[in-house]
Amino acid sequence: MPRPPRLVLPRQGTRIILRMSLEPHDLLLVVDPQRDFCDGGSLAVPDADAAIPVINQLSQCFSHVVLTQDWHTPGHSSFASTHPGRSIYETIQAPYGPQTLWPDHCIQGTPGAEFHPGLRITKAELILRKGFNPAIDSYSGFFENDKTTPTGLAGYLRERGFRRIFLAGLAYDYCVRFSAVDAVRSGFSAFVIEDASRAINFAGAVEATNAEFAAIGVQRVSSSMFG
Ligand code: VGL
Ligand code: ZN
Repeated sequence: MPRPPRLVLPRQGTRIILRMSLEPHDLLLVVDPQRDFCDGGSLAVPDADAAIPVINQLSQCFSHVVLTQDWHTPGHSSFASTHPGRSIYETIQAPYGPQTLWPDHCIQGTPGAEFHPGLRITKAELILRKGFNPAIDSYSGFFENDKTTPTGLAGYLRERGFRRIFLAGLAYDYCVRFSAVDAVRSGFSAFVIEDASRAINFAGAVEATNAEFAAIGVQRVSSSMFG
């Protein structure tokens, strides 16, 4: 009896480069690539500047790109400075649930709210602003932090026929995470391009993010799979 073919596994250390072929219904969602989240910003995400060229390069591979822009009112309820006696990174109970308090960031019309000067994505078809409701934060590009108030993004993407959403940007463990999870909950497939993203990683948030991605079916991919 002939022996079944042996499964040949790559030697340890061999890298398997998988290619991802993109389709017309694929869209790149670049989350909050703004000055305040980058080096020197008020809520700087470690090594964030290094993600910008990766995002620029990646955007060349996609026919469709949408940006989100964190866009807070002065004195926003997510700012520690709005709650006397509270400190940054503390979690408070907001009417809609737990809310982390942040340094003042991405205030409407300020330089910190602008896109990173190195961002080169002139073809973005929509800039979705979020977090402008003074009483509710919005990590996700799809729903505010009350998890019920929609931003309209799902309707926009659905109406335009997009199916697979590829996410990049800042921060991996907050706005990218919440956007990716809500994309799946809204009926899209979601892929997070890890090396085009950077994390805050406060209190083990990256581990929690990866566990949630695995549980809900958000796939983690690398920019080397494109192009
Ligand atoms: C973000 C905290 C507060 C983000 C926005 O873009 O990940 N994080 N606002
Ligand atoms: Zn914010």
